[in-house]
Amino acid sequence: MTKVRAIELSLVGLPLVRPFRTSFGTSRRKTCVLVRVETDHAEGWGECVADLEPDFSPEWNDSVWECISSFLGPALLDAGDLEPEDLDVVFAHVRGNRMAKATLANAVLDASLREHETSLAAYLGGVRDRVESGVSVGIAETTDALRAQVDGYLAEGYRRIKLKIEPGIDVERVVAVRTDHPAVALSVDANAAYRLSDIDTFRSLDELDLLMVEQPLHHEDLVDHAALQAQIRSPICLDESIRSAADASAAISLGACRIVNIKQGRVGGVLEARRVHDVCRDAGVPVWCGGMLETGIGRATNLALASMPNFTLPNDTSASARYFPDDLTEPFVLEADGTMHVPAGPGIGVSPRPDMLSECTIRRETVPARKE
Ligand code: SMG
Ligand code: MG
Repeated sequence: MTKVRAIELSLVGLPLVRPFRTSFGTSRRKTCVLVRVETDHAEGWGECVADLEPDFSPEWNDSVWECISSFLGPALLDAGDLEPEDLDVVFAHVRGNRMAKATLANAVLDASLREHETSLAAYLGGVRDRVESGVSVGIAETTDALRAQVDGYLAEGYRRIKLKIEPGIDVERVVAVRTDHPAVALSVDANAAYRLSDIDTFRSLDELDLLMVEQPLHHEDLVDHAALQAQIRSPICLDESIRSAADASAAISLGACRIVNIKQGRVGGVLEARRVHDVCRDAGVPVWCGGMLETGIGRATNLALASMPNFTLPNDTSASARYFPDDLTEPFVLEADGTMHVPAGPGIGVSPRPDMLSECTIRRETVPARKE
């Protein structure tokens, strides 16, 4: 049993090594909420995957902050002794807000595992100590700029290239990269920017031997994804559409995808991510771990998750240097064979470096206990 006696929220900001453009906008800087919980015997860390605006998801940094500060945090402080697995019940009175829930739930799990001197990977039943890493390449200014970036990442050893696409900046770019690298594992991610009526684009992409087409259509439209999947050979992978194990089950039953991108933050934390993993495993659907430009705290969490057996495709778990001039934790590095080590220490196995944390902190608050 663990009792959380204090919760501290921080908003942190880190420069990115280069802007990251997707179909819904451009990130120039990483700004996210970090949670630190304190128990009698340990502290635990959680990093939120939300960003400054509600673009990738309905949540954003300020909504996460408010949700934890006003609802989830006080409920957790009131809950007394608990197991991390009990948090679904403690948080049940709050609908949605999965990214906020994930942040707090992951921090509690981290503290509890540190108390028990167990690594997150061991707790999850991880089966590998290194995971295959791919890299996600943002929409570049020009095709040549994109080709140069891809060449650089392949030279570093990344095992899969994912190209961000949007209507009008798609087939020609993917053809160029495929022509340069006929055998590389290549995928595209549209972040929900297309419609079923864009079928001609998908037919052209279908000729390029893609590992998958990620989230081509609207995030709430499983039926259209099923209709598209019936018309193309490339497997559809869902990201934004999968908010829970129940969503994964529905999407698979409908034939809306053949691969699932698991982001623990998007589904409410590591424990729900494990349930998504299990649903997919039982249905014979491979999964991989998505990324949200996390700092080392979120990356450590993701690497532990990706050590589970059904994570059989390369993950968006890139090295610290792909994102930040200086990471919040000790930097994560890519091995020459394109893998990354899963942290083996207790909990997520890493903590923020105190100097970096104070340098990056924009705002901090201690969550008050619920008012009577
Ligand atoms: O963390 O390497 C990473 C980024 C991976 O492309 C990535 N993430 O839709 O999968 C996705 C995007 C969402 C993040 S946009 C800021
Ligand atoms: Mg995606």
